[in-house]
Amino acid sequence: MATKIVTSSCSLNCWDSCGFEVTVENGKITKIDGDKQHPITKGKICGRGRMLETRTNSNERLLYPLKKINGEFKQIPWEQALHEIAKKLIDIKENVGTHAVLHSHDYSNGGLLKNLDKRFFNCYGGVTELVGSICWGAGIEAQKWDFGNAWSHSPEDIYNSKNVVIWGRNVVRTNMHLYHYLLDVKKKGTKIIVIDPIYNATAKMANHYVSVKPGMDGILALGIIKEILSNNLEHQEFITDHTYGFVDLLELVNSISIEEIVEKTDVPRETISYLAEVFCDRPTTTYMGLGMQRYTNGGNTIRLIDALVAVSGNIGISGGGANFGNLQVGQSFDTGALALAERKSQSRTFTMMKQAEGILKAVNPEIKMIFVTCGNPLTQVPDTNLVKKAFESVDTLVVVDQFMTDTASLADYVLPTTTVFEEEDIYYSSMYHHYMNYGPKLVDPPGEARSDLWIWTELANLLGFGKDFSYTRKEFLKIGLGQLEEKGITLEKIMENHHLPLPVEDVPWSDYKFGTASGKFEFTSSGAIEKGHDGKLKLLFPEESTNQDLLKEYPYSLLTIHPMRSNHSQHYHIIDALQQIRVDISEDIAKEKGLNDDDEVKVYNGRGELKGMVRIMQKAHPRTINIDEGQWSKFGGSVNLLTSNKESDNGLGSSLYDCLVNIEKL
Ligand SMILES: Nc1nc2c(c(=O)[nH]1)N[C@H]1C(S)=C(S)[C@@H](COP(=O)(O)OP(=O)(O)OC[C@H]3O[C@@H](n4cnc5c(=O)[nH]c(N)nc54)[C@H](O)[C@@H]3O)O[C@H]1N2
Ligand SMILES: Nc1nc2c(c(=O)[nH]1)N[C@H]1C(S)=C(S)[C@@H](COP(=O)(O)OP(=O)(O)OC[C@H]3O[C@@H](n4cnc5c(=O)[nH]c(N)nc54)[C@H](O)[C@@H]3O)O[C@H]1N2
Ligand code: SF4
Ligand SMILES: [Mo]
Repeated sequence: MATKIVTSSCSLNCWDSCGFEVTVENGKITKIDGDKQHPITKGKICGRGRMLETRTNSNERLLYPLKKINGEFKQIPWEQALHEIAKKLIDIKENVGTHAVLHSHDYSNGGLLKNLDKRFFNCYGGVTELVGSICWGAGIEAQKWDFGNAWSHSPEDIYNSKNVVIWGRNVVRTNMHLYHYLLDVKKKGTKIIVIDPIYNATAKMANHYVSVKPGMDGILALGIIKEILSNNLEHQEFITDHTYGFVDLLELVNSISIEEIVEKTDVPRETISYLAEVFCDRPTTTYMGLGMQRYTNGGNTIRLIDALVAVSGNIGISGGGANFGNLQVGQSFDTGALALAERKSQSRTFTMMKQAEGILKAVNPEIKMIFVTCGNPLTQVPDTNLVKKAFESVDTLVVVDQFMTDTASLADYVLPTTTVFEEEDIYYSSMYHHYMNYGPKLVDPPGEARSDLWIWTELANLLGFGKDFSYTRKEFLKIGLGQLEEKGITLEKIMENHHLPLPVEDVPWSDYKFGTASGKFEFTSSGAIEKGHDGKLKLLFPEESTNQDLLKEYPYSLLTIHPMRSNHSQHYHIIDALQQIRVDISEDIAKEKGLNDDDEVKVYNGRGELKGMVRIMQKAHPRTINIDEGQWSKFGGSVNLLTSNKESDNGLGSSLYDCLVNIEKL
């Protein structure tokens, strides 16, 4: 028996981007463990990563190109599939315009070469593209306004913190290596504070848990700033020397009383005072999650938390920081050289949130074809009923995937693609740490599954721009590494070491030279003004959750957080225990509605409904319900049947958790 253990990488979209040790026996992946040599992930991985073995070997894998004929999928040869799709693309280019094609995608695979889908569509002539992000769009834009960029501290810098505030990040579930750091620093006496409407596993290990009303974190941050200022605890030197717009912040602080803040946030006055002390007991680091920016006021929320971190003097210092998503990782690569944006001559954008509305309303040209890669919009994009209507409305839907997902089942052509172990790539998807991992090709794909890159190359040949794809994978990887190669971070070195740190700032902004127009930290953002906003911080409330008319009919807030055992929609079909909707409800709702664990209920609003089994959440914020995201329609349906496609205040993020519902026992 030929058995080998090879170092590789997790490909999943996750905070952690773990190193793997993969066992390969006779041309088959048989086991996945953690790479003990990986400096951050240190041999520990989660079940989602381990189950990439099951995903790779599953007998539900798509093995052949499929074409829908009279409502039924028929297996067709690659040659036919590619020729028919290419012919349609040529027709559209000649008769309508290339931007009648929509490229709908997300980031389900963190491989560097996954950026080549953009190269394909740019060389084709430019298509309708998605901008913004359902995931982290509001917060990233907010940090760009405040700091000029969204940069986080290195994971190891947590050892320099006196206090760690975990603000709306579900660390135990979504960021397991930060959890290991939390356990370690707690033993050394560091205080851990968790702010979250759900008393989750991270809250249980914290020294202090603060329950907050969903969507009201910005108001809470403003309350803490107010308390800091009234006790003269602010870092005057940082404010004077390195910030812009403080007078506007003062005006905002004076526009609301602490009593109103207590009422709006449901956080007691003593807790606000306690948090003011914590932030000024420097260095205090803040790890923000993505949940609390998925509201219509999400951008403003992250900006008010940034402002709190600034006022308390925790910016640019070791052990401090306003950590959200770390763009230093992605910005290290030359994805522009892979994408060749300069090659497009026509283009149009839809926001990721409103892609369905975009499709349905598009004129000059209408959308004729949708190409889906690395995404499953039918489960992951809000307002599923509208998404379904939109994706069914076009002439041709092409989906590239490994499985017959909800989106794939709507398609006219389904093209079967590879998993992480069936192609070579560099993985750099961490939003948290700054290591990239090398993933070699370990096994052949099953059936006729082919890599995304192979598909782009074949189509490019048929469309007359084959030379833009006449590179080997290694050559493309070198193009993507760009200037890193000049800094000694070469492909050869990554292949030898399996993982390498990117040259990033461990403590961003320590030189106090910010990326904003003023070069300072901006309480009032000139970048925002340039984009037509007034740039000031505001008193903004989550629109749907505070809509008094809607509240009469739909009195409960629905959160739709990330599932423990699945990465979005990627594991439900391979784990039997997940194939049932769980409706988590706060204790007061159980009492009010006479509900017990395992009761069957219907959750509904004006957009849709779902049925599931009750699970009562201990100590959750009152009037709060959660249904995990990612569920497939055949197992009950995606929670996005209930969510709204309204964008965040800064236009580039989502409002997935700003959602009112009612619940009924069946
Ligand atoms: N197990 C697992 N891990 C994952 C993923 C997965 O699908 N499954 N996905 C990965 C991806 S792509 C991402 S983006 C990250 C997301 O990682 P996180 O940001 O940790 O995840 P979320 O599920 O978005 O929500 C985080 C927390 O926000 C809280 N929350 C919701 N609303 C509010 C609010 O108004 N205020 C406050 N303070 N808290 C609130 C929720 O209760 C939850 O505890 O996780 C990554 N890791
Ligand atoms: N209600 C609600 N909705 C949410 C969220 C939420 O918290 N609540 N979270 C949002 C967030 S943070 C995110 S990041 C998105 C994630 O949304 P998506 O990225 O769309 O979700 P996934 O289920 O991870 O993956 C989509 C598909 O990509 C396929 N895939 C995997 N690898 C490859 C590959 O190499 N090539 C190709 N062509 N396909 C591949 C998978 O098989 C899967 O079917 O969902 C968002 N949607
Ligand atoms: S899903 Fe995240 S935590 Fe799990 S193995 Fe992959 S990178 Fe690591
Ligand atoms: Mo995400």
